[in-house]
Amino acid sequence: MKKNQFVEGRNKGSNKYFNQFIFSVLVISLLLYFIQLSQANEKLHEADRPIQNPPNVLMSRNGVEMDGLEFFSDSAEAVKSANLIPNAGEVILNLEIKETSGKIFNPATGVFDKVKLRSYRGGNDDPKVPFVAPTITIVPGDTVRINLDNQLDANDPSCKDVTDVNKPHCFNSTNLHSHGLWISPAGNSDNVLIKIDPKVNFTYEWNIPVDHPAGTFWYHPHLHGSTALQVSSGMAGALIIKGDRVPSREKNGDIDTLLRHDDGEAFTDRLLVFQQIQYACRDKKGDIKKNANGEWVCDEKKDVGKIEKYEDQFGPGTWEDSGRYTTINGRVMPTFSSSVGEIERWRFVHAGVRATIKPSFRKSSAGLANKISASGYSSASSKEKLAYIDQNCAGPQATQLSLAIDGLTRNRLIEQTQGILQPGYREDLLMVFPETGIYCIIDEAAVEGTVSGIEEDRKILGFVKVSAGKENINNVVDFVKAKLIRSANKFMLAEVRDSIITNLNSHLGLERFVDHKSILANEVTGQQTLAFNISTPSEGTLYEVGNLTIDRGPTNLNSYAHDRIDRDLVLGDVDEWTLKSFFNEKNEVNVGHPFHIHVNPFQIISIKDKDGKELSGYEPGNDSQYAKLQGVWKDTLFIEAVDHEIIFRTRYQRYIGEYVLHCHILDHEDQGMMQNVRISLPDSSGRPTNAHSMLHTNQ
Ligand SMILES: [Cu+2]
Repeated sequence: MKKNQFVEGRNKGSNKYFNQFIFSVLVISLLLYFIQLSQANEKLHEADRPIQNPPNVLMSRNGVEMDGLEFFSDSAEAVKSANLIPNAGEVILNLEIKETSGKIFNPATGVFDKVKLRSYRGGNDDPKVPFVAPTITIVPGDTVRINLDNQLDANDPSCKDVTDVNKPHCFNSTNLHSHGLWISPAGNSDNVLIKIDPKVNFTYEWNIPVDHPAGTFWYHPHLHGSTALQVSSGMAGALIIKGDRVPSREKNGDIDTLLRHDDGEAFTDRLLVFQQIQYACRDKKGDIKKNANGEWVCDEKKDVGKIEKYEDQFGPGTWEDSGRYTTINGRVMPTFSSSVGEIERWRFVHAGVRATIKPSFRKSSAGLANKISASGYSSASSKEKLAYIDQNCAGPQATQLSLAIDGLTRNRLIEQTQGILQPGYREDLLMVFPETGIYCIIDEAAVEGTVSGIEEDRKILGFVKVSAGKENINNVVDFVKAKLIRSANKFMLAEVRDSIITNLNSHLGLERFVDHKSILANEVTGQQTLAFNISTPSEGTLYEVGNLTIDRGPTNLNSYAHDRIDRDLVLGDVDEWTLKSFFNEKNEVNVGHPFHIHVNPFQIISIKDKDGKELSGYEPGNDSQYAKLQGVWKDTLFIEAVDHEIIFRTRYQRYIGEYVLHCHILDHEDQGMMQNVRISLPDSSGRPTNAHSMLHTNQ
């Protein structure tokens, strides 16, 4: 017994050491395995990495630290109590601007490229995906204080001896624009006429009015001379305003209050920030490194992709030549997960610089159901890539229901199978996938209606992996309509419930959720005209904005000048604008410019092509990019050239001050396609009055 006990005891002791040894070996092997696995995954592609919304900025709300997650639908408890959002208050956040090293997957070569780019850091970012700015989520009535801390290098050769403001310059200086927000453009608010140099910080203060629409907006730098370079580096983020105002007999409400499940929980809120990060690696001579097909490559270990030049890195055709892919939330070709019958709100933000995106969802063939393999796609030639799409993403385009444009709710849900996003545009969709399997997210980049006017290959932007769900779907539109009607029955006030349901039933109408009152003809007090133009005199290309003559030709054309007010407008006026794009015959590739104006949105009245045909109507079969835009409110609108004529109306409400309108091809803006606009108080006879202004006007 004793002996046995001893033997047993000794064995126990050696077993203990042996077990520890085995355990350590196992842990080390597992660690090595995971390291290898992650490296292998990273080498191949990132298609299998599931993707979430971009990170939320770290902020303090009324003194409480939070990362914004509370606002999203995963805070089921808050939502169930019908308390969708917190009370308005003081929001404080810090945005640092830094040079950041990272990696971006390159489908032209199938490997990750090292890059070093300027980026926003918001205290809560994913270090693996640094080139999308964190999301700022706020509510109407908030006072938002953003400390913008520019930590870029003060030694900036591009900022020395600047003689021509319309030549790109001061790449390390910056400022901040809240694109689409209806707030003051002056002082420390949405002011893009100030310059924040390296090693300087400044606190912006956005006072969001209590009647501000809830919706999808975005933020980005807007310093004339460095805007395209900084936005193209990934310096752009979503700016979401959440609302909990239900419609009443007197007032329209927030669409957020309708987009709910039976138990009150909000639909899953997806956010897709599309960016065009146009980095390049350079050889010893400073030229962009290219492969035999002309695609930009970073093919040596020491290569680091950067964005430091306009001459060869921006401009017509450069995006297409580069072979770069539009990123979604900082990633190339990511994979989303959804389930059949799950209605989701997909918020699209075009935060790129100049390439049009036409997103559609196509069911892939069954063979891919278990493995989303983009590696075959990544390593293929561009011809093989097209064949891959034809073969593997051949299903019909899935139904999209468009509910808002540029953050502003439409007067009805629009059924479509393909969207069109021009630089600066946003679109909110209701998506529900009818079948299990993989859907490819395709950029159906046909040449028609695009900014570049250049034939561009269709590309895979990402994937959606759809698993089995609780509900089956026969017809997507009927399914969504029934769900919204159930929501209206449950959550809308009795005084408007019937009209909301009648509108949904008859034409998918959302009239009770539209943010701004329509501008009727008898409200209009004046006219404005605008011409965008590129001219090519012998001394170089000029990017200009001007007016239209009576017979609708361009006149009064000028490139941007800091000290000139181009439009003197009067607070309280309501103008009807007519806009056209022109281009010089020699400049064959330019087919139009996306117009953007700060502060007040506009309502689309009419969009006609060169034959005078109305394009913005609702008739079936209208497949223009302007179809079903009549009456819709926007802040950015592509003005196609070749004699398209756009008419919109806008009110100059509430805010006075100086701000800008410009082309949202950001390298055009940097090179002069921008105007200063001033809204002043009227004098006793209704003319603009600025008692002590030193600036002379152009009108
Ligand atoms: Cu332009």
